[in-house]
Amino acid sequence: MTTKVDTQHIQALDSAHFLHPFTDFKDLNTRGARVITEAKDIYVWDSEGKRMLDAMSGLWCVNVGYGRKELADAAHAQMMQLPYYNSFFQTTNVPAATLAAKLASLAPTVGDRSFEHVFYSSSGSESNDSNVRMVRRYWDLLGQPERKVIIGRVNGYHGSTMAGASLGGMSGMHAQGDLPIPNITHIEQPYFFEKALPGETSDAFGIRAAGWLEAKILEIGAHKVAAFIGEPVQGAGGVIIPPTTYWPEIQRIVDKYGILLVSDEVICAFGRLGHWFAYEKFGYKPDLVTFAKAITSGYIPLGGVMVGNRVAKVLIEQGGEFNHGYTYSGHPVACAVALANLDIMERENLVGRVHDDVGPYLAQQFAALSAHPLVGVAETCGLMAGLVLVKNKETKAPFPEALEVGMRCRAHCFANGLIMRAVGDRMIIAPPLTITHAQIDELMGLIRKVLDLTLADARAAGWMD
Ligand code: PXG
Repeated sequence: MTTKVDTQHIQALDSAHFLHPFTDFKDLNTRGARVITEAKDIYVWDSEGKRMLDAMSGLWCVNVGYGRKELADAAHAQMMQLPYYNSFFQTTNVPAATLAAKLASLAPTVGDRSFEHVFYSSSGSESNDSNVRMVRRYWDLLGQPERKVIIGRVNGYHGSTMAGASLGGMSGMHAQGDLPIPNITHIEQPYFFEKALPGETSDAFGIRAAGWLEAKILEIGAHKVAAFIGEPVQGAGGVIIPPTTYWPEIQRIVDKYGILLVSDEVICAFGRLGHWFAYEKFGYKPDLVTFAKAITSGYIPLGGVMVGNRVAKVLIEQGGEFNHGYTYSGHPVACAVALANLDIMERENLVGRVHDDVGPYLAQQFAALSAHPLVGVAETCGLMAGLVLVKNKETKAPFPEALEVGMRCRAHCFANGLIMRAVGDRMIIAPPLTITHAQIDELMGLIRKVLDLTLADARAAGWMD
């Protein structure tokens, strides 16, 4: 820790002037924000010199870990050569074109779906806005303008712009701002722990949960449905891992009714699940794939959409001008950092490492947490993991929401040098892909400690069954 910062001064500036995302402003001002000053490898430090193991990779993005000089060097070199130029008026730049080709080479072809084109943005939210525009343009061009409805899922997260928040199924977001916008609707999520019937197997549940899509399509009328959008594994919703039967059945249904499939891989792509793209892991064939976050390991904003050939062909050959794009579409510095980031991932075999080494190791270690008296279920997928805090291990009965047991556990995490997210009473992690076995052991020790502390609180308060 080298940075000297006047914590109170920064907190005062922050309280006076900075409105934070997803924050109760007044509440934050009563306590003052934590000031993060530097980071290295999988650790971050605050302005008081406290070190924390960042088991969330920032916000699901710092896949190559902190402090990578190559990424800073790539940004510096590109800024000196060409810091910005637009790609609107029949113009391109070297990093944007090179990265598009690189991404096309990394995206696996499944069946008749291949990916040769990229549409750039600067975030996941913007990318999903672009998806809505492309999906609707596609059907217009095919002479089916009545195909407008896009189906998402309850507790799905697709961003925070008007379209992103509408595609997502977060009720708290819909309640503010008259969302969803027209022609976006939702089906229930494939959350086995909460939604399975007594005695139902995971496989059977996966088929039943995918069936909710078919029911919704029939309710709306298939001729009006444009697309289905989902995250391979729901991230912000609490690391909801679908049964293995779910995605193949979704594929069967979208094929049956001819609707487009959008895979929102803002969290799941670039090695998080042990593959470059997560649709490969789950065996489905999306038409559009949203990416952001780990494309640059979060070092600089960049997002986009991999546009599959089925859609690209129509947009290119029949489309004329596409009236949509951003100032920073194909930003040369962001694209140069992305290329350097992908280079690190390839050189260090980070994707293969998650698949063959640290992914299985985390799975084994994390599963052992399910023996803890407070844990109802503990599950992983690649380097994403989630566990549920319950008041009764046998019946899996949840705590009353108002007790905010997850937030209590999160407070213990911060106090003990661990960054782990609470989504209700689901505690979740997604550490950098560079994490070592020894660091996973350290992480497990910290998780056990905070679970013990939370259990002691719950027992003392008489909340356990
Ligand atoms: N799609 C998915 C699947 C995401 O996870 C977005 C789109 C939006 O990306 P941008 O770059 O516009 O934020 C995301 C973002 C959380 C949390 O609480 C998750 C995200 C963002 C903020 C908070 O876990 N994911």
